[in-house]
Amino acid sequence: MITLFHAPMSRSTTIVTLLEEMGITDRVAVRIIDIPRMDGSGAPDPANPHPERKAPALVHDGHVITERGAIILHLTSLFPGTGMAPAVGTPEWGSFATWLAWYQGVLEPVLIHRFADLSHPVLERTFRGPSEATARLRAALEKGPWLMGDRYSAADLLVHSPYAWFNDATPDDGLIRDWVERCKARPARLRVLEADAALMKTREPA
Ligand SMILES: N[C@@H](CCC(=O)N[C@@H](CS)C(=O)NCC(=O)O)C(=O)O
Repeated sequence: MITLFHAPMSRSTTIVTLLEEMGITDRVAVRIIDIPRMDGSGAPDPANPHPERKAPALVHDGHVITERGAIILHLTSLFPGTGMAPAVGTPEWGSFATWLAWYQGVLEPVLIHRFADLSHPVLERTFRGPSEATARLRAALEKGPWLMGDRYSAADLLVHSPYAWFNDATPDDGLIRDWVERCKARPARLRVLEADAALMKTREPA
């Protein structure tokens, strides 16, 4: 039994999109939860098993899996051959895992530091900064057209996600902007966004 705890229009939207892209919506139950939102609406949901009541959380036979990179690794390993990741144990899988870990451990912190207008030599030394992140994306996309080469994968789905939400954060680089637009245009993403928008309406006061 696998259940995804999803707050519409949040980071868990990435995982609902992954379910669509992998064609496994019948294998994972999706439970809608509330979270506190930046605009002051929402609240921590007692039904949410995430230790900090964040979204997403995936529960698989009582095990709570958090962090999108880990959830993506778990689902793509559990349901191989669904087209969103290389086969586990291949060299390509190592590159795939690198993109997911780099996203969680480097790119998201770098973007958050910039958003919060934070800079410090320790941050720079630990994470580097936006120009190094841009160079890394550009180097992959020069080979492209996707991060892993000729196939769209869950690496593209995760890594493009902050740029899809925050257009201003997208580097002013044609190659990267084109890639973000191609990721944004995926039919699975558009379907999930439409469903999320409908769910958001149901939480608005009448
Ligand atoms: N690093 C986590 C971040 C999860 C996260 O921060 N989720 C936000 C939604 S976009 C949340 O649940 N916020 C509610 C809160 O901070 O209480 C991931 O990528 O899964």
